[in-house]
Amino acid sequence: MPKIKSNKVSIVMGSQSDFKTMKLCQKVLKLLNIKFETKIISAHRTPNRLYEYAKNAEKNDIAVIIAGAGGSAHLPGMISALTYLPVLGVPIESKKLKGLDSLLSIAQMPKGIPVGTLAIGEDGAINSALLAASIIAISDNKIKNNLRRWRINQSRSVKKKPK
Ligand code: RP5
Repeated sequence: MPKIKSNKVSIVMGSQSDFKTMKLCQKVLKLLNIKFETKIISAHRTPNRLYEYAKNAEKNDIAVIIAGAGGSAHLPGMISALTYLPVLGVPIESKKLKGLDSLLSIAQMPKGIPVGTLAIGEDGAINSALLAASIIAISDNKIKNNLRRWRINQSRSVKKKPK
């Protein structure tokens, strides 16, 4: 199996208000024993921070980027345009449109710059961590085993009969 340089995940979000959703992503990464960093970067409020971050992500030993954003959610797409790393987008549930705006902004990237888009809100945050783990597991057997154990526990937690 080829050695990879890094298995670190970078979680970014457009605002402090996104953290109540994105902290679930952190929780799953911790359970899987995957290293991560967490940052607030807004594509429209801190464009210079966005540029610096995305241009240096690979150099900073990041393997996968998870970007959560709400509303007109251009953060994941802009990051993806500035790096060759895989970018996973989590549409944050917005107040006015319940996250449909976020989902479409992230999923409907025109051809040329991809963003792997997850479900709106908490499900998406959790699945983004699991998908990042699957990407890392391609070249990291430890993480693959952690993921396997997580799936076994999930299956065990499903009762055979309703109460
Ligand atoms: C986006 O605007 C953020 O990702 C957030 O989901 C949304 C609202 O941000 P706040 O007004 O709560 O800071 O940039």
